[in-house]
Amino acid sequence: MRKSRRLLFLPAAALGLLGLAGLAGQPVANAQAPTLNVDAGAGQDGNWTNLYLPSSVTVETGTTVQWTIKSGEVHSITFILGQPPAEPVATPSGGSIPDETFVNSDLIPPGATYDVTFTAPGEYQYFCIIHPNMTGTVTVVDPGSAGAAGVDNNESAAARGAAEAYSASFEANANNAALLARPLQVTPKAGGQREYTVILGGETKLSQQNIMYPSQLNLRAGDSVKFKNEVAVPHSATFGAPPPADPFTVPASKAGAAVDGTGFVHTGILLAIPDPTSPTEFVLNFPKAGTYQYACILHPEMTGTITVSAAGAPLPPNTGSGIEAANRASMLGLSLVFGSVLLAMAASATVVVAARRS
Ligand SMILES: [Cu+2]
Repeated sequence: MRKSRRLLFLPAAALGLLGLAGLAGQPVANAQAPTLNVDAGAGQDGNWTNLYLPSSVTVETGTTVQWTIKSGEVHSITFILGQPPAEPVATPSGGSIPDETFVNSDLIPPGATYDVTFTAPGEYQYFCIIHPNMTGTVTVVDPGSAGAAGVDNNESAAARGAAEAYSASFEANANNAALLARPLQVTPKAGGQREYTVILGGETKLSQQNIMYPSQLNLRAGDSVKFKNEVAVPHSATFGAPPPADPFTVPASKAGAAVDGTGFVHTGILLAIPDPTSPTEFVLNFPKAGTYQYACILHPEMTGTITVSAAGAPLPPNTGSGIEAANRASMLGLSLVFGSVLLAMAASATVVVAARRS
């Protein structure tokens, strides 16, 4: 239930995404106010660690902490010091704590930054609104006070962050390896066709795998594919460029719809949560020989290719779930399409929020 409620934050998240994109390149440091850098997220090729790195920092009063999103997965930097507002709106970068009791970047994209200046001693906790295990602490001490000996500089923070990322990468890599090693699930159907299963991603406490397992699949014409999500991170299998709308509202195709390269085919958002109305799997048919590329409507880096041979032709072997470097490069074009859709979505959400406020 908690996960599904969090999804409602996303339109507001898009506002943050748009608003902060313009701030990313501006210099923030000056001689009077030191800036300490903290990363949000780490990883590569869809195998993301969901952590603030380092998770705890100590700064002197007056320091600005700057967070940078370092994974393909989006994150927020959210401080709630008092009563949170009814709507989890984004607040602009550059706020100060404890002068403000609600400071929320909302979901911001890879490379975006968010600044908060700390003006009084204290221990301030923050979290990511979509990753429940992703939490951090900023401890603020006065210069010359007992705690001042533990104040971080960018070198100490980066070293600790790298160590924490390295440690967490074992969990992420182990889950990726386990998913890659899983035997391909194939179910014979009446008439000699087969139904294959593609697993949409993985998740551990501190990581998520935005990866199709397998990302390359070989079928014969007439076979079908069940796209199945076993985790609480929402994903889809989407063929063709989606309409410029909030991706959570793009309707699914009919169950069993044909992927033949002629139109937009979409599983809808699949999600494994204890909510019987939330679909976890969706079957699509592949009646025609060809090569079909697809991606998750929410995660442009999460791509796959399905190669369909003519009915009766010898089936090329499915060689496991490894990601082929060449295949990933060829998907870049599709990723760019999805990226522009994300921007369109952000723009439409801004209009909605503006209308609500007026
Ligand atoms: Cu996804």
